Amino acid sequence: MKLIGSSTSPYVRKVRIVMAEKKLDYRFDEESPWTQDSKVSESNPLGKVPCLVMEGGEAVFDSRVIVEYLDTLSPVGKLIPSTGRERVEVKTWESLADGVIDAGVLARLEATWPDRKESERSQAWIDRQTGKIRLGLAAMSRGLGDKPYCSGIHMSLSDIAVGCALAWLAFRFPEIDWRTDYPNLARLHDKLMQRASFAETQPR
Ligand code: GSF
Repeated sequence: MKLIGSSTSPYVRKVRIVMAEKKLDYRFDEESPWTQDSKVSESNPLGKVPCLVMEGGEAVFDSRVIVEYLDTLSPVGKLIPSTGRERVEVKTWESLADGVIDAGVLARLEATWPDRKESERSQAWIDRQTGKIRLGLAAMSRGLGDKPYCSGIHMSLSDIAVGCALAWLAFRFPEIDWRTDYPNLARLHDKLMQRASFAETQPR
């Protein structure tokens, strides 16, 4: 299997962490979707990373589809419960964490995308997206409460997705001080960072 992606993308990081936790072998092809000569759209017509290319050449995207598939490949460290309420809970945590990143990406593109003129940038749009990040963080903190992990007592995809969102916010939006505002999220993040899968994929 080949994973196409960039090392700063939080969605790509989620997939790399799942690969590591499941002890799956793959090749990491570092490719930015943003450069002029990017080859990402040869595999994913949407031009987005991550994109997983399987042995037969079939492409799988987006990150949620990829991690769901990877979790079926080996019984090692099951990350998504197979059925019912527990499954939908984990998938909803993932949607929340990915949604916070989506809002951050939209805000960042609005503020920094080089092909947009200064006069075309909308502060109201940036504020709208930033509001989603703030409400998303509050919801994560409420949902985690005093529990050791987001969904129950074991690490699951919920924690991986939340950990990736938190670290990416610290990387791209250092002014959003979730560590001070939500000590329980900081505690979870620090615990996750003790795992090689997280420590070795830290964005920088
Ligand atoms: C999001 C992928 C994405 O937007 C997923 O895989 O979970 N829902 C999808 N990736 C960005 C890179 S990033 O912001 O981490 C991307 O490839 N953007 C290129 C573009 O043209 O939008």
